[in-house]
Amino acid sequence: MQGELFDGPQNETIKLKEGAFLFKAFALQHDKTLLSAIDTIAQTSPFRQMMTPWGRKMSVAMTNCGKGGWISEKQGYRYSALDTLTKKAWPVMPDCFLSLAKDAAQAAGFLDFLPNACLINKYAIGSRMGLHQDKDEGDFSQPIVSVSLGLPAKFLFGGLTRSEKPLRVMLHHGDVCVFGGPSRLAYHGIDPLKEGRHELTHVFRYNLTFRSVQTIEKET
Ligand code: MD6
Ligand code: FE
Repeated sequence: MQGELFDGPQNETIKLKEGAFLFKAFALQHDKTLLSAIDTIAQTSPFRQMMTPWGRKMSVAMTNCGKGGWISEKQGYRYSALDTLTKKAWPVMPDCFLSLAKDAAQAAGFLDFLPNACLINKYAIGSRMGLHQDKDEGDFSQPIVSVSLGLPAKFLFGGLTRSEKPLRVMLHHGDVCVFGGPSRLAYHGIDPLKEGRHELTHVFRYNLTFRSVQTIEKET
């Protein structure tokens, strides 16, 4: 591959902590397929900036696909079978999403991961995600698989308490993280997106997070 001499090893696996892995460039060969699937999903369920329970608009724009979608609103966080904007079901999870998520989970040792929800985050320059735990899924025996596309971002990966000083690691186009086992409830976040330009996503970063969710509400 051109660039190999300059960019260092491709496709390496970095173990961040027990149960947390970063698979460099794991999704790279599928990048265009994944981005076009994101486009299709967003035509039905558009990206929108949700409200936090504290009454602030999130800087990251979100949509979902799968049986359930993660929603933030002033009442709190939940998984809903319906898109609260369109009042319709979220788009079906594309096969290219599902197979990638299962392959990545398997590479981390989670052999029976079958996600039923995928949150899609869209970052513009300056968008950030504060330190948080993903704890609305109910089933913590299953990991979360996270795919980064487009502009790079600095990922903060902390411990099980908010006060533990996070590791900092850059996530690049095509990188995949798997968080499970003892790291499933680790605090994590994303620093404000730096200015830049990516040949496929231009001034944006996309992140897919695949989840196995136990309780999905049927009403909007
Ligand atoms: C992001 N990721 O990369 C935000 N959550 O834009 C997450 O919030 C995340 O990367 C759970 C597991 C892995 C993640
Ligand atoms: Fe998260």
